[in-house]
Amino acid sequence: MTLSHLFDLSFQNRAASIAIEFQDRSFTFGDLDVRSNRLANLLLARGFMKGDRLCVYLANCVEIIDLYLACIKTGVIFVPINILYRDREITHILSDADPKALVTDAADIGTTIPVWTPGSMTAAASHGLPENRPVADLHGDSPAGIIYTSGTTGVSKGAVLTHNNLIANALNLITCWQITVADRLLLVLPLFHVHALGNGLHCWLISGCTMRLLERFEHQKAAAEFLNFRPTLFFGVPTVYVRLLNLADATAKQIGLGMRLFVSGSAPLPAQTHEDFRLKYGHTILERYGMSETLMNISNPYVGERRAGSVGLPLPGISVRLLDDQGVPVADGESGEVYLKGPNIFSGYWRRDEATKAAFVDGYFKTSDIATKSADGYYTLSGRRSDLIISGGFNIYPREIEEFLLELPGVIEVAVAALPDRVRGEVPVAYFVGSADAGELEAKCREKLASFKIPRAFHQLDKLPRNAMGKVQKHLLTTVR
Ligand code: MLC
Repeated sequence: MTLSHLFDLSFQNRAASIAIEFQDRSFTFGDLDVRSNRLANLLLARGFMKGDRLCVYLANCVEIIDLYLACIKTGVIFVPINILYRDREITHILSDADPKALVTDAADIGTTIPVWTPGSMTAAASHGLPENRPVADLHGDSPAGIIYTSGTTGVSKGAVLTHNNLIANALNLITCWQITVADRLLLVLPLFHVHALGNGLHCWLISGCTMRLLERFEHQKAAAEFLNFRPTLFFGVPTVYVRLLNLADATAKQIGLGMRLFVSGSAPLPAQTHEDFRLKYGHTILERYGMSETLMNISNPYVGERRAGSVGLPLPGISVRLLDDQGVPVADGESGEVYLKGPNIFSGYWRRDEATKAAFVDGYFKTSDIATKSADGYYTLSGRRSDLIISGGFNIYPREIEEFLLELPGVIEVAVAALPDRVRGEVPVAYFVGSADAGELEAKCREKLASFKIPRAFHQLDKLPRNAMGKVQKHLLTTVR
């Protein structure tokens, strides 16, 4: 069983129904099936074989969906790249994933592999290539995609997700969140991450509901999209919900009337936002917990208490362990590191056996997140073992920014830490020792790093606070203004 078999529920049984609205175009499920069959045949005609990688650097559009579907129909591994990434970050992924080609609209990406635009591929595919689906020798454990996730080592690692991982995740969500063909999904999150890809796209294609896809979430236009499309289902990161709190009360009430379910994830949803949203929209946001490596693990119930501040109960088939530093299970109410096992957990990091080995203990994936469990089984995330920063739902590893800044003249020592931010949740701030000019450091970051990684401020210090072991004490830094 592969993803194509499940998507056939919609491709075949709902071929004539509207599947997607994007900008001023709409396509039926039948259209999507044929478009991706042609692209699949084009990939094969261009020499792609099962297991080859195709990198895709695109903002949300119909073509990114066509490409994903063409990949899963041929066994080509889909590797999306965050559209906010700059040369340095893109170069790393291209060299690590070792793809056969890159599809992008962006000009001047410095690479020796073939670079194709989505438009040229669609045009080439529609000229004489067969509409029938190619035969592919795939099974549930075949890799479907590699999702790059910022690594603690400073460079991102590719999490290999199989067809079965994505199937287990989507079937859980469809069942537990009661997603049906009657839903209308407004998808505003980027398809290069698992929130939109694993949850949004897969639940949509399997349930056969209609989706409106936006190129990106723009808070200024959000009300118009809600009122015009009248969705029943919406997936957001906390920053999106904070933005939606700024809409007029009457607009919020009107949006709320047509909605069935708002889901939040990818970063902690403040309890205050949960409560303010309930009062304003008349809906209790359902918060859940997931990761690129694992897809979704723990979720508040659709029917039952959606507890503010908690991520809820393990999803079906998922085992959770909370362990202390010695690997001993902690009692209810005590903090422990979250370890996970289940059919949703990835198969490993791409070409990094050591990192994969280190990521599993006793068959359980080590998340680095710290949580407590209540006596009635609800999990609450209380921190992280790593110094990961989550800003607007995008993950940032300070080490990557620190290594970049250390390469610049006039920077002797540097530490990047999280500062709380009302809208983004957290933002990175840099503290450095050296003679560099803060404005110049910012300009260099802007040139080379994704916008969400650019430190909000650069503080010059005489020295960094270190403990007896010489480790920088980041919690002491964030009190510096
Ligand atoms: C943000 N920007 C984008 C963009 N999102 N640019 C292009 N495409 C996008 N999708 C840029 C803007 O240009 C701007 O850059 C800056 O980010 C902030 O933009 P903003 O207009 O002020 O946006 P804001 O209202 O703050 O909303 C930001 C946001 C974005 C929520 C839309 O952060 C976002 O899309 N987050 C979702 C991330 C996500 O899907 N994470 C899931 C990871 S999976 P500049 O240069 O002007 O600053 C995962 C697992 C799990 O974690 O459990 O889900």
